[in-house]
Amino acid sequence: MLAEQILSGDRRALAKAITLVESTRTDHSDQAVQLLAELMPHTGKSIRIGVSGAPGVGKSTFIESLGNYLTEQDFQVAVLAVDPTSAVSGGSILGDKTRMEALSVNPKAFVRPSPAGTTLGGVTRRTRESLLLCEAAGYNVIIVETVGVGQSETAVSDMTDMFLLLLSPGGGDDLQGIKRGIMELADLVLVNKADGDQTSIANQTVCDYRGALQFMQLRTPSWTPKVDSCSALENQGVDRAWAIIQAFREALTKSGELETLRAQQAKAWMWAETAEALIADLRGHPQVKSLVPELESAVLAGDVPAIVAAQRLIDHYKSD
Ligand SMILES: Nc1nc2c(ncn2[C@@H]2O[C@H](COP(=O)(O)OP(=O)(O)O)[C@@H](O)[C@H]2O)c(=O)[nH]1
Ligand SMILES: [Mg+2]
Repeated sequence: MLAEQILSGDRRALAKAITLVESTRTDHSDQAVQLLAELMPHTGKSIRIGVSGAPGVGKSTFIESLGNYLTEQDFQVAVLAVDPTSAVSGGSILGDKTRMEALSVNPKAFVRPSPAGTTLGGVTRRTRESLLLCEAAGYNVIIVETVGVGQSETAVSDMTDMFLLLLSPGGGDDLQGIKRGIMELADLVLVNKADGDQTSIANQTVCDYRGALQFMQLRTPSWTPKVDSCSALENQGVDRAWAIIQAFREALTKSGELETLRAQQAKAWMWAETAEALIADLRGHPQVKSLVPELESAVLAGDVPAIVAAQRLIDHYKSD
């Protein structure tokens, strides 16, 4: 029933299904698993784009601009936000555009902000399933926004085809709080806010990064990361960014790397899910539960080595 509604493009059904996959209730997760199994044959037809960058760099503004540009060309765009800061600060960063007002009311777009009060792990964990649900609902461009705080970028790049990093004009990546490893994930670096009196600094920043990227190891043989500028606010360069995204998709499709990448991501996901379900089951096990306080304090006090405690927990878990 819900599956059919989603396949017919019913947005309320989609929103409901995402709530289901985000839920921590066991009966909900059983339903979610069932639903995903049913919808699986209808997934995989979108281009999955991750967008990251420091808070305030203009990610939401850029996504809104790109999203509106794409819906004008008859694309169906879904946006999923993985924003641990919005959980912490309630999205109260100055000028925060997380709500994406224009895109939110666009009938060809679906915007889903991350639920407030959830942990980073929780949000990213369920974002992958939400992404599949959006594909089943007919969205052919899926954008996942995440704030650049370290772990979330890796998680997002593990579930998307292409990783976009937004930067501000000027400053080195260290100044912008971008970790070196994150730079290496980027398939496209965009220097945003290339407008007004920041235009020339932005152009200089583009040159700097083009130079820096030459020394970076390629993530995929068929793609060399690109650097460009844009102004999300003035809708400048967003069309160029889209052209690069399409070129990326074409190159990786042709070489077969896109298929391999997605297959590898799915396999890694299977093990991540298995590990997570196992640890939850272990923690809920009555005997393990009763042992935990004592073992934890023994480890805290340094009386028992962690490895010994871990073994004891596992032995109790396996004993029935
Ligand atoms: N001048 C200029 N300001 C921008 C641009 N893009 C975003 N901003 C502003 O930067 C602030 C933060 O934007 P937001 O999209 O919320 O950033 P996010 O935290 O990365 O999602 C807002 O006040 C935007 O209006 C741009 O291209 N040029
Ligand atoms: Mg934002």
